[in-house]
Parts: sequence; structure tokens; C-alpha cells
Amino acid sequence: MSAQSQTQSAGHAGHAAAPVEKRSWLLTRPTAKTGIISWLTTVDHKKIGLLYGMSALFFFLVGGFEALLIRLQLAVPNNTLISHQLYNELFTMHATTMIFLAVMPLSAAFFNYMMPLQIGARDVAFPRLNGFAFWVFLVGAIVLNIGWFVKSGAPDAGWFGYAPLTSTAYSNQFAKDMSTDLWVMGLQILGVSSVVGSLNFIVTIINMRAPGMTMMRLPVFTWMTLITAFLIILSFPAITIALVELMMDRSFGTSFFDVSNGGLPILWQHLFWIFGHPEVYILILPAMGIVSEILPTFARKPLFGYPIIVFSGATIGFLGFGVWSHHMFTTGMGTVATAAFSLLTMAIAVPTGVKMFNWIGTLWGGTLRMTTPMMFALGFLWMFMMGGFSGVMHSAAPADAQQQDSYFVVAHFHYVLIGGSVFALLAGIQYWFPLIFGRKVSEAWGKTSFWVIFAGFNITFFPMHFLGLNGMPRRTAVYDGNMGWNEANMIATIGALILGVGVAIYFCVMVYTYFKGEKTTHDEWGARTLEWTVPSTPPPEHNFDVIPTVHARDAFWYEKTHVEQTAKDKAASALAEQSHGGIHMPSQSWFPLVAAIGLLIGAIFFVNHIMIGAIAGGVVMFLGVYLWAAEGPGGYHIHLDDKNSKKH
Ligand code: HEM
Ligand SMILES: [Cu+2]
Repeated sequence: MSAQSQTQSAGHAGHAAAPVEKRSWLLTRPTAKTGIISWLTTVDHKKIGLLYGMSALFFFLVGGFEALLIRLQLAVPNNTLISHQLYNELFTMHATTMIFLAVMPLSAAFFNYMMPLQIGARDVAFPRLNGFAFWVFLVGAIVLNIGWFVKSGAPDAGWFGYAPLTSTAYSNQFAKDMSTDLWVMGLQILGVSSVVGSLNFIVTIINMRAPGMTMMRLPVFTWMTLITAFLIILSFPAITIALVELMMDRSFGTSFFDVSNGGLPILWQHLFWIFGHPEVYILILPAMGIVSEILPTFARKPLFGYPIIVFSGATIGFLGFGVWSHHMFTTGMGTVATAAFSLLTMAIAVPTGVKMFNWIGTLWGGTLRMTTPMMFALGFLWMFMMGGFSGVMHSAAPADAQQQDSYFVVAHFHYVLIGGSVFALLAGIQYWFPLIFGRKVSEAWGKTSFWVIFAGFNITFFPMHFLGLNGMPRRTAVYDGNMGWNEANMIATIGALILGVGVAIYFCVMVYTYFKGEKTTHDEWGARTLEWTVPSTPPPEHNFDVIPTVHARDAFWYEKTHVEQTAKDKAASALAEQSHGGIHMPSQSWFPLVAAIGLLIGAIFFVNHIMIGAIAGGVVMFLGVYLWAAEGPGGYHIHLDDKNSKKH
């Protein structure tokens, strides 16, 4: 660090920030606002949100491609299109990719982009940590997918990784199989990303709400962000422990899950599903939040029963931790455990149904506008409800004994995961596109993509209910021609191709709109929440010219109807900001990226059992974290009056 530490002259009136040292080149924080460096070093929650969104959409396409291969293989009986080994890799990676690399990060994209805007904040609580969470996510995604490019192959033991399929004894024919190691390591890394991101969101929502934004005035999407973040930090430790134990079994010869040495395979299932069931609510609660924003906007009514929607979301979160063994009804847990888990699972349908009625109550008597986001949101209501019904069906243990491991379960979770989560996320993209990019998707094309996706989805997955009831098992690469499953499988495959076309249309329309779409104003839909009060689209780096003052649950509706009060608030807020020396923004940093790269190096060497390389990667990571601490908090001011930002 430079010996003669200079202070930078503040140079503007009322600047109260502490003098800042001039730092050596290594610790100087980057300032590029455009170009590749600005993206690599960004701490802006909106840019990080876009990075999450882009990556998630990319992996959504990868996972979709994997699904199409699976469906093509199953189109006709005794098909030889792909090998059984590749089939195992495809269904494992398809599920892992869709859950951890597509739906979760797409939710995270909205958490990052929208949540700070919705609570009237300028960024998240820990901006560099936010960048770190994204880069770590990307590292985990890379590690999981390395298998496609090396001899050992991709992970092949199912997204649930049941012991003993994951033991070294069962690993595929290559002696030094690393496909399962890649899966273990990838999930560990993704867990770090999710937990770190969640802590950031929790602190942000608790601490950084605009004046007047009480908890019971939070937009529902922000509430669901908060609950999801809690689910993540409470459920990921369970799978982390399971993965560490599995890693020890595989790399160091312990026998947590190895029966021949006194281990317990069922221990894996308990640990996995203690995480795994809350995980499905991690996937659905953000979707419920998005739909709760869209329906009132297009019904032109406030959300019906706001407190009930919020509390039922929290109830779902709590109950979600008590039902994990409904995934294990057929493992022989005993009648008491089976009955208890069965009843608790049925109980979850209560808060879920309550939300359903609140959404319908929101639509009831509203002035509905059938825009593209509204269509996707209504699609969510309908299909999520169907998935919920089949869920209640297998909450009854005797029924589940028949349905377990059949295509009926596949139909169930695709109705909740695609018909629910994915439809809501696609709705959210359409809804917030004008805010994020300042352009609006054409209604004709938006609706076309909706109908093709909607038709393709139902043609694919509805017949699977019957396939399941007729006994077709999951996770099998071939079936015989005389089982009575031929037609339904052919229909499902045709449906999958239609779904693929629909998704392709959706993507093409988005890309076209980004470049050539109709320009829009910042309050495109006549919405009610704060994210729509930004001064421009795309929003400026500082989000709001002045921090909003909140008087009501529908903060923006209040502003629109109380013009005088709003002007007064803005003047007071501007005055307060001037006395702090202007708008204070965080500086960019290289070190979140450096730390994540260290993690990547370490992970790759560890999976290949080259410990010296693993340690080297660890050193790079800790150096990154150390320098991150040493570069200090940074920050600069933006002055709106002279439109001249002063950096230090
Ligand atoms: C009313 C609400 C729900 C109920 C009562 C319910 C019930 C169940 C039950 C009992 C199973 C175990 C079936 C078996 O393996 O035999 C199951 C499986 C599954 N559910 Fe649900 N569910 C509900 C909602 C959801 C939601 C919201 C999601 C995700 C967004 C979801 C995703 C899944 C997945 C992925 C599986 C399969 C796990 C696997 O074995 O790979 N479910 N559900
Ligand atoms: Cu479950």
C-alpha cells in the first residue's frame, strides 16, 4: 500500500464521509461502468440479477435439450437411440440442471433485480458478497457439467443420489469414475452460493427497507423472497452434511452409507429429503410471489387477503420441514412414522389451497386485462392446482405405494415444477421486461408463445398420469412393446417437441424485443409496487433519485393517488440525501471473482484426487477473500444536482 496515503478532497459541500486512503494498484477498486470489466467486477444488484438470469436461461435450454433426448428415446418401445448409461446421465443431469441451474437461479435473478427495488433500497446489504454468490453459482454449474466433456461421463446416479448407487462399488465401468464426485462437489459449491445469497437477502429485507415500509407493507414477492431465503439457510445444512459424508465415503474410505461396514443407506434418504422437500418449496414460493404481483396488476384490484397470503406462505415454509419422509413411504419406516408423515403432508395442502382461494378472490370482480404475463399467471393457477391435487393423492401412503417410482409421480412434479414454477417465472420475465429493458414484448407473439408452450406442456405430461397408473416405471431407458404404453409415450414425445418449439418462440421473441421491440414508459402496466417508480428504464445505477417514503401497502398506487404528499416526501428525502453528501454507492471489486476462480481450481483438482492442486486452489480462494477484506469498503457519491459523480 502506498506509504504517503493521501486523502482525496471531498470537494463538495456537506460531505461527511471519512477521508479515503489512496491505495496500491492491487487494492484499487475498478470503476469501469460499461464493457466486460464492468460485468466481471460488478456489485450492482441489477447487473448481478441479469447475470443470474442469462445463465439460468442458458441452462434452461441445456436442460430442455437433455429432456428432449430422453423423450426421443422413450418415443417407441425397445428404442436403441441412446445407450442405457447415457440415459442415466441424461435424466440425472436434466433434473439437476433444471432444479439447481435453471429454476433456482432464475428465481435468484428476480430476487436480485426486483427485491431491492421493491423495498426502495439502492442495493443489497453486502454487494460484493452478492457478486461472489453469482460467481460461485457459475463455478458449481461448470463443475456439474464437466462430466459431459471427459471420459468418466456426467453424473449418473439420479438427482437424489440415493445410496448405494453413489458408492464407489456402483460407479460406472471406468475404474477412476469421477462422475459422482462431480455431482457431490458441484452441489456443495451451489449450496455455498445459495446460502451466501440468502443471508444477503435476509439482511437486506430486514435492514434496508425504505422509511414507512413495514413488514406488513412488503410486496408479496419480497415476502416470498424472505421465506425462501430462510428455507435455503435451514435446509441446505442437511444436504451439506450428507454430501460431506458421501465425499468421505468415496474419497477417504469411510462407510456412512455402506451396509457392508455398518453404514445406513436410509440415512442418506433422510438427510437428502430433509433438504429435498423444503427444496421443492424453494422452487415454488418465488413463483407464488411473482403470481401475487401479476394478478392484482391485471385485475386492477389490490391482492385479496394480503396477510393471509403472507402467513400461508410462512406456514408452507414451516410445514415443509415436517414432511420429508413422504418421499420414503415405501422404505419400511413403520406404521406410526408413515401415518404421521402422511397426515402432515395432507396438512400442507391447506395453506396452499388458501393461497389459491386468495388468488381467485383477487380475480373475482376485477377488470381483467388478458396480457401475456397475465396469461402465463393464469396458466400457473390452473396447472399448479392440478399438480397439487396429484400431490394430495400420493400423500396417502397406500396410494403412494402404487404410484411411487411410476410415471404418475413424474406427471405430478412436472405439473408443479413446469406448470407452476416455470410458468410463473416466464410470466415474471414478460411482466418485468419493460422495466428491465425499456421495451415490451408484442402481445401477439407473447400470446403465441404462451399457447404453444401451454399446449405442448399438457400434451407431454397429462398422458403420464395414465402411464403411471398403468404401471410404467420411472428411470427406465426401454420398455417392451406389449405393455400398453406405446401410444401415450408417442403422444408425450410429440408434446415435448411442441413444448420445445414453444420455448424456442419465447426465446426468439425475447431476443427480438430486446433489440427491436416497442419502447415503453416506466409504468407500463399501471402497477402498484415501488420497482415501477424508478426514474428511467432500464433503471439508473442508483435506482431511485430519492429514496421513497412509504405510506401504504400498495406504495406506488398510493403515490399515484396522493400527488401532493408524494412531492413533499420527495423534497424531504432529497434534502436528507444532500446532507449525507449525495447518493452513496458501493464500488466494484475483482475479488469475488478471484475467490470463485480459486474455488473452481480447487474443486477440479479435488475431484481428480490431486490434493496439491486442490490446496493451491484453496490458497487462491483465501487470498481472494483476504484481499477483498483488505481493499476496504470503498464507495462513491452521485450528485443529481450537477449530474457529476465523484469517485473515491
Ligand atoms: C399440495 C402440495 C404437494 C403435495 C401434497 C405433494 C406431495 C408429494 C409427495 C407425497 C411426493 C412423493 C411421491 C413419491 O415419490 O412417491 C411428491 C414428490 C415430488 N414432488 Fe410434490 N407435493 C406437493 C407440491 C409440490 C411442489 C410445489 C413441488 C415443486 C415445485 C413438488 C415437487 C415434487 C418432486 C420434484 C417430487 C419427486 C421427487 C423425486 O422422487 O424425485 N411437489 N410430492
Ligand atoms: Cu416432498
